[in-house]
Amino acid sequence: MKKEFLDLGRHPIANAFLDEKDFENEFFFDLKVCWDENTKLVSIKEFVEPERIFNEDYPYNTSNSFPMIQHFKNTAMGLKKDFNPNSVLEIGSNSGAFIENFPKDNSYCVEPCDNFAEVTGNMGYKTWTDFWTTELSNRIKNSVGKMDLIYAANCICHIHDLDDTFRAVKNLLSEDGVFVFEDPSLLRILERGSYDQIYDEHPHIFSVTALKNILERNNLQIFNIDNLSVHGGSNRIYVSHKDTFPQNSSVEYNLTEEHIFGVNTFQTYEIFADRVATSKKKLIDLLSDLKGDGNKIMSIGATAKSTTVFNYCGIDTDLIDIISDTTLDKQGKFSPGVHIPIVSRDEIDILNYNYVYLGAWNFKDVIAEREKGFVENGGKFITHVPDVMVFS
Ligand code: JHZ
Repeated sequence: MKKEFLDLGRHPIANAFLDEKDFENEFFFDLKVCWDENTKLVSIKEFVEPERIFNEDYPYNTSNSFPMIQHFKNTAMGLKKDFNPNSVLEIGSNSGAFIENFPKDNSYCVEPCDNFAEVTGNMGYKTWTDFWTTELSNRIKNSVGKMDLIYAANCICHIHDLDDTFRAVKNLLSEDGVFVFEDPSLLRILERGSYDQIYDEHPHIFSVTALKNILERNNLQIFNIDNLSVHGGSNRIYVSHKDTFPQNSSVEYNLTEEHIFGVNTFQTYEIFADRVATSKKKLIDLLSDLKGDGNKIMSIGATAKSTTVFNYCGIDTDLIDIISDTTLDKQGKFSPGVHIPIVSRDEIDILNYNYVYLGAWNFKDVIAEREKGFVENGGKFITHVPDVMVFS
């Protein structure tokens, strides 16, 4: 049975940055969150049709966050060393930051957003412009055969039907093949109060506990887990056919850690919901006080996460003047729902601002290093993770 624990109100599509002419027709949905007592999976209650989200206008480009290019390079090197795959498929290949580290003749991409499918296609990788389904995995198998490595980053938690997703993986995975995927960790979100990882693109937030339950009922097995710092704390899950690789101690370690924190108990989610409500109140109070004192506040990173924060807290141009982002396709547009203008970082003089809210708090260190001059000039940062605070 699914039990609701959090109601974040009405939300737009988190990555649907828009022009002024489209304000009137903006799409909104109810963002509520549930916990499934049987599988222990956390999911949003009302899924948004994937075609509304992942289409030719999808703006999130991995390569615009330069630390992620290095992350995917290191990931690719590690997987080559550990598994030496002959054939590789990436599900949700985006700008190709991972696949570009593999040879073009036996590496393949699946990407439903036409704009990005075109990018990897032009790079020379055969790309299926499709959503990941069992039907697609059959087509790929018939066309190029089974895969030794199937990889997906920040993609599997985007897919509604997880049973079909894992059946499709099993169907295409060679006998000794590995399926490796990484997504934000539910445990880290609960620990850090980072409720902003919840939006339309994340219909599920994965615990290892829930993944184990759903993978096992599809005859797949987790044999290793890496805990990563990216995106505020993610898990990289290594999966194989049953009894192919020995399960190492990281699996039990993660399950125990989650159990001790209370991932298997509904009360944990009720406590989280209270923390989210407190965070909202504190952030609104802080920004309102600062604004009331005549400060100028901007945000760095027009993230999907900040769409959740701004819409849940009702933060608009009364509190945040402007957002800067490195992504060309976001610049010149307005943020979903609350319509804060987005510009290139080069277009603004940050020294005209007293405070910077970190929409991309997951890149806090990189941004703080780059904006040293802002701090030296007396500027301060604001974040809501793990608690609402000001720092410099
Ligand atoms: P970032 C997206 O979430 C959506 P978002 C998606 N659902 C997902 O799962 C994660 O990514 C992985 C900009 N930036 O990575 C670039 C600066 O402006 O936190 C990006 O637009 N200056 C697929 O959107 C944004 O911030 C900088 O110095 O929450 C970061 O987005 C840096 C480093 C980034 O993901």
